[in-house]
Amino acid sequence: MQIQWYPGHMAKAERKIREETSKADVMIIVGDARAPEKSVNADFYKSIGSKRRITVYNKMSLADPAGIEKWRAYYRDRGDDVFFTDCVSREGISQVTAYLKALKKTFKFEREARAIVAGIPNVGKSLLINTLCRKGSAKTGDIPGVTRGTNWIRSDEFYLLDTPGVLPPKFVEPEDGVILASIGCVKDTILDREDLALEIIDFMSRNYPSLLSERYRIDIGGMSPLQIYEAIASKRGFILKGGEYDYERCASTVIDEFRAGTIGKVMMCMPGVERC
Ligand SMILES: Nc1nc2c(ncn2[C@@H]2O[C@H](COP(=O)(O)OP(=O)(O)O)[C@@H](O)[C@H]2O)c(=O)[nH]1
Ligand SMILES: [Mg+2]
Repeated sequence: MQIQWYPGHMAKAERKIREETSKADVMIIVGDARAPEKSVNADFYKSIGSKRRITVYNKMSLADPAGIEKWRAYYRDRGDDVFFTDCVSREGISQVTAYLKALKKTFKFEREARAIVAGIPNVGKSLLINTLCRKGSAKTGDIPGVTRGTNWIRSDEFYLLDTPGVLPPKFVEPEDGVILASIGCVKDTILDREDLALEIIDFMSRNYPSLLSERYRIDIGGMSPLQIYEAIASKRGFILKGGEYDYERCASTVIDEFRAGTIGKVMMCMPGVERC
């Protein structure tokens, strides 16, 4: 499954981010806790220069806690400033606030400190800003690509700049595109939803078979992804008039439930593992 999505407004956003970064004191890169590293456009941030950078992996309530612990250990060893947060449960938010507060004290200037918030689409950049600001001023939405413009918003410690999501122009590995599509960072209209559902089923059956079995009450032992897909359709009664499976409805259900964490908490990549 090949996924590419790099429309003009992302190229424009990239230019804007470069420009605004020169005015910022710190860059907060937001990724998704279900896909550390893969959900961060590292090459782009490296190319911007030597700004102080921190990474916040958001939506941790949807991520497998055992996986999060592995990644925490990995970043601890590397000495990187990496946080895991969740804007809904507010887990990890106070650590980010405390970090920004301490950081601000090290700045030698009088003016307000500024942080630019950037990342790929739909990871929760806007909601993170609202959560850090305790007020609803950054526009959020569950459709990748909601934030088109840029404007600075005031929090207790920093002025924060929300920016539109930017995906890499080319995914290094096709699997990376599948991972980002699975967690909802790629516009659905450019995806084949049945292929994506099969990829999700394949991933779940290899990494979290019991979650998949329990959610859909199917014994998936020895079944192929397609057989599981059809078993789900059958179990849920997704059958069309002629008796054929309603594959599209089944795909939507699997994709939506996976993204919402209804099937279970997942980790889509692990440090040192080529493909999960
Ligand atoms: N469960 C959960 N959902 C979140 C979290 N942060 C954001 N969301 C949801 O993810 C979607 C995208 O959020 P948004 O802030 O618009 O993402 P942006 O595109 O990066 O600015 C919205 O539906 C949010 O409600 C989080 O920490 N946990
Ligand atoms: Mg946004």
